[in-house]
Amino acid sequence: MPAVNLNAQGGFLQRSCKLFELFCMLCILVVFIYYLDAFKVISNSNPTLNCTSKEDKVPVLEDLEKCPETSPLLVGPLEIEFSQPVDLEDVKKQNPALQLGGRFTPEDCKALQKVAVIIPFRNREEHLKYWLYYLHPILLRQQLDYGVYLIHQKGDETFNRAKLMNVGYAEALKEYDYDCFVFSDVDLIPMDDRNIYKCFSQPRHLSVSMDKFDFSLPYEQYFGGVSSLSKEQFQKINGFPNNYWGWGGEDDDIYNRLSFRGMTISRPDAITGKYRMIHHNRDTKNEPNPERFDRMANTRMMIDRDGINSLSYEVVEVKKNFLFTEIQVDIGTPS
Ligand code: UDH
Ligand code: NGS
Repeated sequence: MPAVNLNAQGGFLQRSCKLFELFCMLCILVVFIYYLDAFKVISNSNPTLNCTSKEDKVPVLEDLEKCPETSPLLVGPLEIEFSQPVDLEDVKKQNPALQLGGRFTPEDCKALQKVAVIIPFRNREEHLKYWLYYLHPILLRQQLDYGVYLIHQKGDETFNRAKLMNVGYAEALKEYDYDCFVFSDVDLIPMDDRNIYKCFSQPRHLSVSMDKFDFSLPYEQYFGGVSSLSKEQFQKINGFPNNYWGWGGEDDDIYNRLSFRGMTISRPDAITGKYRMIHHNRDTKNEPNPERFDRMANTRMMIDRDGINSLSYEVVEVKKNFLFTEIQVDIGTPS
């Protein structure tokens, strides 16, 4: 019987075990790689597993459908009153969809117009609070892509409403490609959210039925309070006059500019166009302008010379909060 070399046999067994071990590890590695690959395929086809899928699914503005011509969110007539004080922190909390600068864009649909709301302003903080309290929810329901710009005249020179509105137009356009401009006094609140703060094929007069005028127009050519002009309509009249310092006449000048350029005024009916005005005394440094009748007599001559093409001002400061963008501006002195 041949002698058995136990040492040699043990060495052979050890090597076989090592090889088997290596083979097993290789198998595990191959299975693991296959597993990873399979997971990748599954996760790509199943967005719930894919951590980037949520971002991929965020709708791109171009993909959104247009908002409906009439917003389904409108409620119609509104109760407006000014007895309770307004806290702006509450207004901010009540309108969480607002973005910095008083900006809003609907999430579910593409807004039909990009609207800059321009408010000429000085020393009317209490009125502004009511305006923000009432207007933001209305504008949100109107599904507009909008921004609110408070154009604050710095210093104590005589107030100039029309020039401030020109500044608002120019400054808003520096920020965003607005195609519509709503010019609103700070003390006027619409009583019906179907009075849409947008632009129409003709310049729009929105505040047609004010409580202080017994819910009617004071005269047929009245264009004061709240109005809207598309960018094109505004440019057609070279913007607003810059040289009406003090109260009165600038809105009549704008009306004349529009009619000299062949436009007519579009208006809501007297129910939809109802407004409440916050009562107040005459402001200091906004006394009736004694020159207004002379200026109005020269509108036809001045329309191409005085307006957005001759506008000069200096921005003092721009402040943004979640309810509005405030542009403090030095608009100079009467020449
Ligand atoms: N404005 C200011 N501060 C001023 C003056 C005017 O913010 O010192 C703005 C404000 O947006 C206001 C708008 O400009 O709503 C128009 O002001 P206005 O004085 O021409 O018109 P309003 O209808 O008053 O507010 C007219 C005189 C009221 C006399 C009331 C007497 N009982
Ligand atoms: C007219 C003014 C307008 C003014 C309107 C209403 O007389 O600027 O009254 O004024 N025109 C002239 O003075 C030439 S209000 O009652 O709202 O103060 O908007």
